[in-house]
Amino acid sequence: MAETTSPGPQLGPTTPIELIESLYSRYPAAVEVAKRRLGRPLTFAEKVLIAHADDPETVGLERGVDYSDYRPDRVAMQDATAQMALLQFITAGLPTVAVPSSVHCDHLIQARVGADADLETAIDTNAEVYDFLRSVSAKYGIGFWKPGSGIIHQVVLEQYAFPGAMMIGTDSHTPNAGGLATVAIGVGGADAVDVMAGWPFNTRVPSLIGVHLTGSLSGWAAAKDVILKVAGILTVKGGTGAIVEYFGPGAATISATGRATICNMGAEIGATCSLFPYDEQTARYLRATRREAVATLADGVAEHLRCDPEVEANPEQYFDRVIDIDLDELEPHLVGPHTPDLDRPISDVKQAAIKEGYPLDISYALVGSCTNSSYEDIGRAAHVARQAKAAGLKVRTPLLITPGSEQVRATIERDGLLADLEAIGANVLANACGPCIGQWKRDDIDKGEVNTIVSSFNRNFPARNDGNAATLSFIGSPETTVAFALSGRLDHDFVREPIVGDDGTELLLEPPTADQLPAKGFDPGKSGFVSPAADGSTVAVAVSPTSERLELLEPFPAWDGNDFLGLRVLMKAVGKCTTDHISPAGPWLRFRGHLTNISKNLFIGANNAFALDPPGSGVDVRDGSVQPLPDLSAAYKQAGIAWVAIGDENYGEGSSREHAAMEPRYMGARAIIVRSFARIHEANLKKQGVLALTFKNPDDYERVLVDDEIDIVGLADLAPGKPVTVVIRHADGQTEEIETVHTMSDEHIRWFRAGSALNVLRAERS
Ligand code: MIC
Ligand code: SF4
Repeated sequence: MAETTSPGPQLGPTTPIELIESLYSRYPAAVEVAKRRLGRPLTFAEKVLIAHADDPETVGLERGVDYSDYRPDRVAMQDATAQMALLQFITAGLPTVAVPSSVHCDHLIQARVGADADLETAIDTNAEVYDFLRSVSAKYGIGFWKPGSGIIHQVVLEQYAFPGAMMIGTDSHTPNAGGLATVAIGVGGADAVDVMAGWPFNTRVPSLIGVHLTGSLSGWAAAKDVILKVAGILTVKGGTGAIVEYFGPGAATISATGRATICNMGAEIGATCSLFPYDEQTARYLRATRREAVATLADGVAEHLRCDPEVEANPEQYFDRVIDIDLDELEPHLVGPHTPDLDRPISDVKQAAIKEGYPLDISYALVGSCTNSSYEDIGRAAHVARQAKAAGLKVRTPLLITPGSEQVRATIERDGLLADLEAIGANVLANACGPCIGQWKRDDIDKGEVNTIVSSFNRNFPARNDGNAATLSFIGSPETTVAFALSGRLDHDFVREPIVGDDGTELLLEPPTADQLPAKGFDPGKSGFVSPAADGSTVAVAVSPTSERLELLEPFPAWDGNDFLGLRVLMKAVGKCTTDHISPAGPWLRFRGHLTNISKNLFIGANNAFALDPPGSGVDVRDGSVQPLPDLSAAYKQAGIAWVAIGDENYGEGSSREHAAMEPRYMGARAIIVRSFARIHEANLKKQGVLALTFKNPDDYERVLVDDEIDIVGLADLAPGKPVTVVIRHADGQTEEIETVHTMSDEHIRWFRAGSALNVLRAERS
C-alpha cells in the first residue's frame, strides 16, 4: 500500500501542475493499451478510466460486470459526510492522506435571516464540528475550506477539477466536475477512506450512455432543461451504473458551468457520473479561473480528452444506449413534485397543475444550490429581474438566492447582478446548501400545509427542503424560477403570457441572455482556504466523550460464521425510499458525527407497508403495537432481535450519506432485501458489512408479511454471482423459499465476514 509521510502537494488551494503533467504523460500509453485490448476506438469516459486504472494491462474492462481498481487524483468531502469519513480514517492510524483531499464546510449553515447573520450563527453553533474538521484536516494533510467559502461542487469546479482527471467525493453531486471533463464520482465515506489510505477505488466498470447533442440552446431553454429532459427520458433509475457521456456539435455550444449543471443532476438519474469532452469552452473556463497553465497542458493531449472520431460518427456501436437531443427544439421544463423525473415542458405545466390539483399560488422561489449558481445562471436570472424592475414589478413570491461560492458571490455583487435581484425583492443567503438540504427556517406555513415551491435545485423528495412532506417542490432553471416568482403562479406560462402587475401593467418577458463568464474576470472574494499543517504529528484532534455531535467509532462485530436465522422484518418500504426517507437531513445534520444520536432518525420518513400512517412507523411483532421505527429498532436491538428491512425499486436513491447504511447496521440489520438498489447506497451497505440482496423475482417482495421470520442461509458459501437463499417462515407455519442475488465480489465478501470494510483495512494495517 502506498503511504505518504508528508502532505506535500495537498497544501495548496488548487491542483498542483506537476500532478496534471504526470497524469497527462501517462495518457497516450494507457489509451493505447485499452485500444489494443478492446480492439476498437474509445469513448472519452473509457480513456479517463484506463488512464486511472491501477494496472491498465490487467484491469477488468467488461462493462457492468467487472469490479476494477482505479487510482483517483483527488478526494473531496463536505462537512456533513466528512465527519463520518474522517472518524473512520482516524481509526486506520495513518500519518497523512495518500491522495490530495479537501473538506468543504457548506451543509451545516442554516438559512434564516440572510448571508452574514446566518454565517455567524453557523460558525457559533457548529464550532465543535468545524474545529474537529479543521484539526483533522490540519493533521492529515487535507485542505480545509471554511464555512462561507462555498458549496463543495462549485469550489471543486473553480479550483481543483481539470480535464481528464478522476476524482471521488463524499457527496452524490460530485459529478458536477464532469462539466470540466473530469470523471467525478459520488461515494460513501468508506470509499473515500480507502483512497485516502492509499488503496485503490474499487467500483464496477460502468456501462456507457451517450447523449448526442445537436443544435444550440436558445430562448428560455437553458442547460438545466437539457438534464430535466434527460431525467424525463431515463427516469430516476435509468442511469444506474452508467457514465453518461455528452458529445456532438450541440455540446460545444454549452458553457463549462452549464455542462456542470447537466453533470450535477445526472445524480438524479442514478448515473455513476456524467462527462463532457475537453474543448474551447473548458479552456475558457480554466483561463477565467486563473488556470491558464492547465489549459495549455490539456491542449497538448486534447485528442485523449474527448471520444475518438469513430465514436462520434457511429455512437450506437460504442455506447450501450444513445439518446439524441436537438437543442434547437428544447423548451424550458419544470419537474416535480416529489421526484425529479416527473418532467413537463412549461407549456404543459398550467394544465397539469389544474388537473392534479397542485396549489397554484407559489409560496417560495429559490435560486442556487450546487447545481445552478454559476455566474451565467445568476446573470440570466438577473436579466429577467431587470426587465421586471424596468416595468416596476416586484416578486409576488418570496425569492431566496444562494450563491454557489464566495468567488461567484463577490463577482455577481461587483457586477451588479445581486443588486438586480435584490431590486425585485430577493433575499441573498450565505454561500452554502441552505434550503436545498432542509437547512431552512421557514415560518410562513404550518407542518402538513400543502403548498407549492419552485427552485433551481436538483432534488425534490418530500420534506427535503423545509421538513414538510406536504410541500410540493418543483425544479426548473434559475430564470424559470425567477419568472415564476414574478407571477407567483404555477398556472402562468411565462414564455407566452404577460405578467400583469397590480396596477395592470403587462410585461411579456423576453428570453434571458447573459455572459457565460465575467468580462472583468472573477473576483475571488475573501479567501476561505486553510492549508494543512506542515507537520501534522504536532496537531491534536479531540473528541469529547460527552459530545452530542461527535462520537468515536467502535468497530462493527465480525460475522460469527452462522447463517442468519429468525430475523424479524423491521419494515417493508412501499414506493420511493430515498436516503432522505432512511436518514433525513435538515435538523438531523447536527448529528452526522455521532452514530448513536443520528440513529434516532432511522427510517422516520419511510412508508412502511405494514404501518402506513404516519410515515416512519412499524409494528412490534411481539405485541402488535405500532411504534416509531427508530424506537422499534432500538427495542429489537436491546432484546437481541436481529432484523431485515425490505425495499422497493431504486432503494437508497439520492444522497451518498453512509449514515443510511451505518444506522441500520448499528441498530441490528443483517440484510436489506429490495427490488433494486441505487448504486451508492448499495456500495455503502456492503462497506458496512450489511448483506445487500435483491429479489431475483421482484414479485417476491409481495411474499414478505409483517410477522414473518426470515432465514438467510448458505452464507458460508457466499460467492460472487451465486444467489443467496432466503427462507420466509410465515406465522401460519407455511414456509416459502426464494432466491436473492447480490453484486458482491470476493473483496466485498471479505468485508462482510470481517464486519465491515474498515475492519479489513485496520487488520491489514496492524
Ligand atoms: C444531498 O444533496 O442530498 C446531500 C445532502 O448533499 C447529500 C450528502 C449528505 O447527505 O450529506 C448527497 O447528495 O450526497
Ligand atoms: Fe448541497 Fe443541495 Fe448540492 Fe447536496 S444538492 S451538495 S445539499 S446544494
